[in-house]
Amino acid sequence: VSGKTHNLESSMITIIQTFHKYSGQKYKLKKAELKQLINNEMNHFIMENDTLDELFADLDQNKDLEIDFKEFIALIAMVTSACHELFTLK
Ligand SMILES: [Ca+2]
Repeated sequence: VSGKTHNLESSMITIIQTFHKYSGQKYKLKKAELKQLINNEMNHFIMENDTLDELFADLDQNKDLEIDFKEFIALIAMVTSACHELFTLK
């Protein structure tokens, strides 16, 4: 890839790299890994740890007890959308 990286594109790459940082080569997150990711990378947005079980169950659409990348970006979409609502509250 040549030329400059745009902000939105680099944000997308950050999402992928962050996922890989916690998933490792299996490209899936176990509950403990999801918890670590949330605590280390997005704790300003999600505070309550007691809702982790509920969140994990919601995200794990195919019920294999792991969060794959497709399931993970649903979380990113959800949090980004909630964040957008905060920014646009008057
Ligand atoms: Ca899953």
